[in-house]
Amino acid sequence: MLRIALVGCGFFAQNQLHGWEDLDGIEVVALCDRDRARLDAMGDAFRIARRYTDAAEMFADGGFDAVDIATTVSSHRALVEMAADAGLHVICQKPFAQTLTDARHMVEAVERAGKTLMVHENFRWQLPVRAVIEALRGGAIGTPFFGRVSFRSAYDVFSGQPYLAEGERFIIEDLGIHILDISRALFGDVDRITATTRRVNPRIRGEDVATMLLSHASGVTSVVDCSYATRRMPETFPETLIEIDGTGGVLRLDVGYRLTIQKDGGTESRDVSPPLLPWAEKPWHNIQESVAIIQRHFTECLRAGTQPETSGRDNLQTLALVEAAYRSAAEARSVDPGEL
Ligand code: NAD
Ligand code: 89Y
Repeated sequence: MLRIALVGCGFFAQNQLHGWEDLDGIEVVALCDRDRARLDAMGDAFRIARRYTDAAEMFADGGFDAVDIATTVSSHRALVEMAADAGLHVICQKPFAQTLTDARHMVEAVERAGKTLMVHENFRWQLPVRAVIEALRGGAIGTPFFGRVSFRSAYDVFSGQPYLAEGERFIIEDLGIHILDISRALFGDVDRITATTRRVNPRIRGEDVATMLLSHASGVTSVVDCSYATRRMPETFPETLIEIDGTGGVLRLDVGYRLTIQKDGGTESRDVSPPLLPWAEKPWHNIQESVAIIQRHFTECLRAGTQPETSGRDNLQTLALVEAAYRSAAEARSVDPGEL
């Protein structure tokens, strides 16, 4: 039995608790939130008796093997370091850290403890996205040379996550981070990035549109474009649309989770929609199912003694891309993420 403690009982955490409930051999034994009302609401809903308003107290009491950190980014470094000191495996929500320096310290702390650290970077684990990754890695269209990974929506994310309207940074840090990570999963690490950003919605502080051009070390050029200001029908939240051109054909993940591969003069198209889990609701079900998938991956890695694909160390590259994108937009030049 793997015993887990979860910190952060806010908007997203219920998905993580449902995901854990569905997995065999897992028990969430303790919950923590600074907000007593949220803590009790979540504790009652998931019948978890051990409850803490102070994470340090929970770590001191112990009795679990891993911690699932579902708080917003400002608390991540302190919580990950406390977990490392307590000798625990860690899953931490994205964005993993506020700065790359923090992120490096966090990765090193868990490595020193000899434990596993996975970032909850779940978009590359979404069933439709995974179908694309597997088709590409399986050589379905030969060697890729161009990609577009696109997320455009006007869905109101601010009602559930009001903090998203308040930060100096918004779409690259919150959502683009996932889309950049998908591009890395498809085409590998990036040598240079050029980005433009702008704010369309006057009621928020940060940027809600970002357009990024990536040169990958593999030779692929990809466009990663994100918008929360795109009022189109159908509203596609939270679908990531993908186009890839390869030496042997083309691949498309289109609206409605339709995967099409054209090669050798033929077209093969299939529905790769994610299932609607009993506790999920549309349109979030795609994200919700990927929580269950990434949690399964984490537990499989612990059992096998292998590193998660989205480990803390791997995520340093995604975070560097986020930082490089902001620097590129601010300085109107292309940036090598390696310089950060
Ligand atoms: P939220 O603000 O609704 O909830 C966070 C909770 O953490 C709050 O209840 C707060 O009281 C608690 N908290 C903060 N610091 C704490 C500390 N030091 N000790 C104990 N409790 C603490 O936030 P949310 O919308 O649930 O988002 C949480 C994280 O999940 C964010 O980083 C967000 O980016 C991420 N998120 C990820 C996805 C995804 O698909 N991966 C989707 C939505 C949100
Ligand atoms: O916080 C974001 C995430 O990680 O996925 C979608 C989201 O909830 C809003 O952009």
